Amino acid sequence: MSTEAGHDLNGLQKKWLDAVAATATVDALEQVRVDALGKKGEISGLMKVLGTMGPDERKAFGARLNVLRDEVASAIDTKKTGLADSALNAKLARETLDLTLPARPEIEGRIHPITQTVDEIIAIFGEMGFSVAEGPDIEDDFHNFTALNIPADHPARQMQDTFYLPAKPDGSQMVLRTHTSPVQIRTMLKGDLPIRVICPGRTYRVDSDMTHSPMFHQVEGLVIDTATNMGHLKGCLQDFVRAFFGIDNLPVRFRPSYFPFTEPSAEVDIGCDRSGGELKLGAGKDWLEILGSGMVHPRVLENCGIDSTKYQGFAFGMGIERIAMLKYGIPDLRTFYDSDLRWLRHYGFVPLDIPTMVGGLTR
Ligand code: 2U9
Repeated sequence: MSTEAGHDLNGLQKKWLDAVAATATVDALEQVRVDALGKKGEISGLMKVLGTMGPDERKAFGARLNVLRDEVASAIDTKKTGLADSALNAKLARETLDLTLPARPEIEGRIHPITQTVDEIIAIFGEMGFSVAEGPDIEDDFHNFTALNIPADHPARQMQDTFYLPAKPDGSQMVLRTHTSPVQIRTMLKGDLPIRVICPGRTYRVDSDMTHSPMFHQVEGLVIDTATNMGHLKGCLQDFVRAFFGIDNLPVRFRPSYFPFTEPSAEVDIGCDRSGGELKLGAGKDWLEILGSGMVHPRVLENCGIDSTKYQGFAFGMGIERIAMLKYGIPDLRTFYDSDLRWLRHYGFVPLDIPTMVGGLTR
């Protein structure tokens, strides 16, 4: 027996290294660490003996004890890594998923009609060379109103139309954006010209009845270039509505209108027939409003640092719920937000039905 100051340190080292080797779990290993190296552990206990020794003996014994402590600590570290690796490998093996298995129809999810409609709109405008831009739902007065040439006394700014957040110390109030137009303002302020973007997203207005929801979705679009004119606006929107509703010869009419941010402005109607009591798109002598549009007001361009003598463009906006209801025959606006699984199973879309121009957008 090798004794050092009456203690068998070699035996002790073997005992704790064997104990470390014998552990099979992280918890058991931690217990070994506490028993050997913890505050009240056996090896830590020996450190106290040092105080009772003379200087020479303390030096030799202390050095040997440090080696013992470091060996055991390093064995614990190595073992810990090994146990963590095997625990992870066991977990990965246990949780293996066979991704080639077919989906189980009874738990198959559905794409919400809003998501589907936005995807379709993006696919159509994407083919025309538009990109998608997004921005914050909470906006300041400048991006939501002022930059858009909406005057301080405009009714849209009234408390009863716009959701205002509590005032900041400087008295200013943020708003829940009332349209996605601030996203186009942000795009123009970046200064990369020409611009061809669509901006889908949530919008908020103080309005709640059968046909209005305080939160609804819009897609707006913006094209800015040196020679963009009303003919481009008409061609682009006519192509869009015909592609969206899947009706090649869908009649389209541009009717003069007014918006503060566009001049001239036009609302876009599509041909329909209401004579049979139900609405039929594409034929008959009636018209249905579907979009708002116009040439961007020069003041809006200037507000965003764009030279209105060199650049001009057009913009448009539409309500997603409204065109989704028309395309998919959804009768009640409020059902969009009910999270009713039976409704979703009926009006929702299967996930892999990805809309493309060639694949067709209509069911
Ligand atoms: C900038 C410049 C002009 C966006 C436009 C409309 C016309 C429009 C409504 C349709 C139904 C909103 O959801 S709705 O109530 N929108 O009629 N929106 S032009 O004009 C812009 C936007 C941004 C910088």
